[in-house]
Amino acid sequence: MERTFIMIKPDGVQRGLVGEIISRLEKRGLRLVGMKMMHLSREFATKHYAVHKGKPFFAGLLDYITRGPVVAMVWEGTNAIEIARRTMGATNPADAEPGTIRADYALEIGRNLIHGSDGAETAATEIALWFSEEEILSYERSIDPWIYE
Ligand code: DAT
Ligand code: MG
Repeated sequence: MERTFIMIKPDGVQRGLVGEIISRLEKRGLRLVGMKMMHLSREFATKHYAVHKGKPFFAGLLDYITRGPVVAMVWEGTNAIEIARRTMGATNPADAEPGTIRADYALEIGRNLIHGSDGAETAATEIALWFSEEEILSYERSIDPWIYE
């Protein structure tokens, strides 16, 4: 079982897409093991997006991500990191495949609705930054044998 960090960005909350986005991840078969809302400080957002510090879009990215509350989540499942990224679609919604969240609900790279960890190391770092151990739950669902072999 792999874990990934997923965040519904402020545009997703404002546009009433929280339920839709969670529903797509749930229906895929991933298991929600942690969730909370946060309104990010610039300082916290800088930590989350540390790898992008110094890039031309960084200031705009911080403005956007701190503009309203976000929904922070941890999802678990087989290949959860890659599966979530593919369910989200490409970073730029213009390049995202139809049927992905970003293609179906977004138009611009700077309003792309959702964040997902891009690898095992990033996932571990992001989960540790956003959640304490007690905030992540371990449990089984009765349908799991119908999703996991
Ligand atoms: P992703 O969110 O798909 O992991 P990323 O980590 O490369 O993409 O970038 C983080 C966010 O920064 C991305 O969701 C949107 C924004 N961003 C990335 N590249 C950008 C660019 N060239 N212009 C504007 N915003 C950009
Ligand atoms: Mg990224």
